[in-house]
Amino acid sequence: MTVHVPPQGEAPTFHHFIDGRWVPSATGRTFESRNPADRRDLVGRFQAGDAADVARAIMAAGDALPGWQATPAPRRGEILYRFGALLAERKEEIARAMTREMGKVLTEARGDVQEGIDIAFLMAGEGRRLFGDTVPSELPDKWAMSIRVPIGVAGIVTPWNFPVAIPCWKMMPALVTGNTVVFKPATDTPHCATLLVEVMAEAGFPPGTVNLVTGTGADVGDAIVSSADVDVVSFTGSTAVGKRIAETAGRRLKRLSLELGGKNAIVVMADADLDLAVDGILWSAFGTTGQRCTAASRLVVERSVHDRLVAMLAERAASLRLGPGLDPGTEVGPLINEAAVEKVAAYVEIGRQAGAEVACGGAPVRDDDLAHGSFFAPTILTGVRPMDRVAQEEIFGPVLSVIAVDGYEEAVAAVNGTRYGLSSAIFTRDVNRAFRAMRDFRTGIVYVNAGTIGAETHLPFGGVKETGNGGREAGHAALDTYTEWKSVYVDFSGRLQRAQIDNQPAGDEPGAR
Ligand code: UN1
Repeated sequence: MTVHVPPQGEAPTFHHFIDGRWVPSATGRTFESRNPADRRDLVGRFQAGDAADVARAIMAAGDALPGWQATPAPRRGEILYRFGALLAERKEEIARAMTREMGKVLTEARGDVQEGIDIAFLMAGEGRRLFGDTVPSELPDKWAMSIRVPIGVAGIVTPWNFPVAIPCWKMMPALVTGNTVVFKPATDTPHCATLLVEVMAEAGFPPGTVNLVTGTGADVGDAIVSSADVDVVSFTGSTAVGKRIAETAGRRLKRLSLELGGKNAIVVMADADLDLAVDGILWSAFGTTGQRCTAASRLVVERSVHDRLVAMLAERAASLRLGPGLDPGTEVGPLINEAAVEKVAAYVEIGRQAGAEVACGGAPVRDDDLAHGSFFAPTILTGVRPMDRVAQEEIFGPVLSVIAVDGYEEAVAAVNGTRYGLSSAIFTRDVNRAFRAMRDFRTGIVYVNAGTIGAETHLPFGGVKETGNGGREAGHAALDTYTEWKSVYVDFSGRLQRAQIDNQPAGDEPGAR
C-alpha cells in the first residue's frame, strides 16, 4: 500500500476538551502522532498539556458534578445509549483512524470500536438498574437497604493498545454512576481519544462531565493522580507505573483501579485438537502484534506433542503477512513505535543467551514497503524454562516462549509460576481436566479450548497478583470502582429501637443462661 504522505504543514492540530470547549494548552506546545506503519505519515499535532491544563479540567469536572449527580441515572444512561449509537454510526471511520494511528489491522480496530459500543450499551442499561440490596431489618417497623453513590471526579489514564475500548470500559461506568471525568489518553493515540470525545460531546454529555487533556504521563498523568480533587483513578498500563500510581494515590487514600501486566499462558495437553490449538495460539500470540494485556506469550505443551505442535505453529507463523493494517491482506501490523521494536529485539536476545532457540522470526522486518514502519516478525522461542526471563517478563510484542512439560501438574506449576495472573487457557478434550484447570489456574480469566484473548464486556475483566489491585473492569463489577455503598435504615416504629439490644428478649441473650 502507498500511504499518502501529506506535506508536514498540512497535518491538523487538535485541542484539549475542557468544560465543553476545544481549547489549546497553557504551554502553547504540541506533540506529534505518527503512523507506526509509515512514520512519514503525520496524523496530527496534539496539545502538550501540563499541570495548569489538568487543574482547569479538574475544576470543570468538579463544577459539573452536582448537575450530573442530580440527573436521574436512567437519563444519564440515555446519553450513554446515544453515545453508543453514534459510535456505531462512525465505527468505520474511527476504526480506520485507529489503524492509522496505532497500527492494529482494520478488522481488529473495528473490534476495538465495537467493544466501546458494547460497553456503552451495557452501561446505558445499568442506568436503570444500579442494584443495591433491600433486606429485612432485625427490628419491627424498620427498613434496611443499600444504594450506590458516585465518588466524584474520576481520573482516567489509558493505554494505546485499545484506544477506544479501554477508555470506554472506564468512562461508561464512571459516567452512568454519576461521576465526572478527566481523561488522559496515551501519547501514542491522542487522535483516537479526540475522536472518541468528539462523539461523547455530540451524544450530549453536559459541559464539564467529560474533559480530555493530552500530553505525557509525567506532565498530565502525574498531575491527575496527585490532585486532591480527583477522587478515583483508573489506570491501565505497566506494573511499574501502576505501583508508582498506587503509592501516590495511596497517600491520599484515593480509590484506585489498576489493570497492569500479564504473562498469559496457553496449555496444550496431548489429547487436544491440535489444529484448533494452533488457530487459538496464533490468534492469541500474534493478533494485535502481541500487544494485548491478554496476549499469549507462553505456550506450555505436553512433551509428547511438542515437536509436532511447534512445527505446525512455526510454519503458520512464518507465513503470516506483515504490513500496514489498512491493507486488506495484512494479518500482522506494526508495533506501536521504535522503542517497542528495540525492546522486543532485546528480549529475543535475552532468550537466546539463556539457551532458547528461534523456531521462526526473531528480528525486525525492514524490507521495501515496510522500511518506514516498526515491524517485527512473529517469533517463536523454544527450549524455554519456566523461570527464564522470556517466560517471566512481559514483552508486549509478537514473541511466544514455548515450555515443554511432563503432564498436567507441571503445566499448572508453569502457568501459575509468574508474578502476573490475567488470562490463561487450556486445550484438552478431557472434560475433567478442563474443570481442574478452571479451578487451578490462578488468573482472573480462564479459557477452555480457546486462546487467551477476546474477553467480552459483560463479564468482569482483570487479574490477580501483580496484574492489578483487585478491582475489575467491565461487567457490573466495574460499578464497584466508581461507587461507594451507602446503607440506609428507615425506622417507622415511632420509638427508639436499639439494634443488637432491643431485638434480644431481656435475660434471653445467647449464652446468658
Ligand atoms: C487489553 O489488552 O488490555 O480480551 C484489553 C481481550 C480484549 C481486551 C484486551 N477484549 O483481548
